[in-house]
Amino acid sequence: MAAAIAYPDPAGVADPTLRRVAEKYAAGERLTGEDALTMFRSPDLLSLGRLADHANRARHGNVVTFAANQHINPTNVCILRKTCAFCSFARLPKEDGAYHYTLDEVWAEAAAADNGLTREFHIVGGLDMKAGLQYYSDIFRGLKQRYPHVHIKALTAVEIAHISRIEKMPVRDVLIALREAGLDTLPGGGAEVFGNAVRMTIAEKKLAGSDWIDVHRVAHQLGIRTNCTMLYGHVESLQDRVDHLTMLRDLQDETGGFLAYIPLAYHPDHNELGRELGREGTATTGFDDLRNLAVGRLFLDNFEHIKTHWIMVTTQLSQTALSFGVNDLEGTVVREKIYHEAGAETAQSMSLDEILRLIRSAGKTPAERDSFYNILRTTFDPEPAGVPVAA
Ligand code: V47
Repeated sequence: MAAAIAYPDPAGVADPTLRRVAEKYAAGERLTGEDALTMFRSPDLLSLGRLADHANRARHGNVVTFAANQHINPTNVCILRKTCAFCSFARLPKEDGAYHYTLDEVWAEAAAADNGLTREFHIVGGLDMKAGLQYYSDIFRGLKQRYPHVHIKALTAVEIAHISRIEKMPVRDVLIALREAGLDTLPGGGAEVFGNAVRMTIAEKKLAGSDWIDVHRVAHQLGIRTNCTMLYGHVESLQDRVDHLTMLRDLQDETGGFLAYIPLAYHPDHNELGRELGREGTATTGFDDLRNLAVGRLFLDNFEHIKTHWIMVTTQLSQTALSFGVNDLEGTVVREKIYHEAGAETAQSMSLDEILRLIRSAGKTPAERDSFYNILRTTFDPEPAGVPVAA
């Protein structure tokens, strides 16, 4: 915990409605859904950022963490191909571009990107009828055998529910079996926006929001930590966002099992929703990206970590986000597919030197972490030369 730092003076908040939220924040009162709406509506982004930055510094001081991770997507075959309108990644089994890795292909994918730094595999894929408990258990066992030190963060709640359905096993038993095979934590995907009306528009047949929450509750009860996300910037209203965040905050109050919250910016290219909305080529705005991160930090007062996913919002915006409540930068990533299919123009991976440069030139202290946010190192050898550090 960092040393106490002065609260931003509410009197300096230009927007009068946001000023009332700043007063509550300075008084240590929990912010309500109504306050979250006010924060989403306010044009006073800098004041919101100052509040979020205060909340972030109070927890983490000047430190920004990152993980050396590698994404593996074993299959893009998905039974929801025709109904998840926002997704550009999924394919029908016989469609052009469909793939389902054999185990040898998974080992090859892990090895091809291996630079000796990876400490976490982030493994997610489509809802493939051929990707059941045996398939993922074999993948996890094989990876742990080859890379015993690497943490496995794998399978969204939606995939866990899919395995539970095709194997006719309760979610709890699926999670226990996968943990025995090597699963360490669950990523936060598949949450999208929990509200039924939005889900019926963008992901009609996907696991319901309340069922997504239930899978995470069961994981937390088993001691399996998880992440959570919200996919914003499509058809959702500000109230939908607030309701979504409230469900996350409530579960965190109940279990304390979430590690991090990661807002995900919708990419409209090469998917049905982008075409329907006439949005192809139009990503979310930087203003809204920063606002989602800052509101996440302030409203989710029971979350330790707020992560920016540079793949979706660019490295430049992620760097700026470090002054808007964010303490964690999605890591090296390596071979990202899901957003690149949807039009992301960012790189598919980031080197350690680039990560250090981004964090240091924002005036922050970089720290490599493990998947449970334990700090692994803050000095890097060799230190990259010539990194301009903010005053
Ligand atoms: O649930 C799919 C999103 C998510 C698009 O837990 C899209 O550490 C934008 O959850 N535009 C999966 N987003 C990725 C995810 C994630 C990412 C990084 C870190 C962690 C973590 C989790 O990707 C899906 C969906 O919300 N997605 N299509 C699209 N067109």
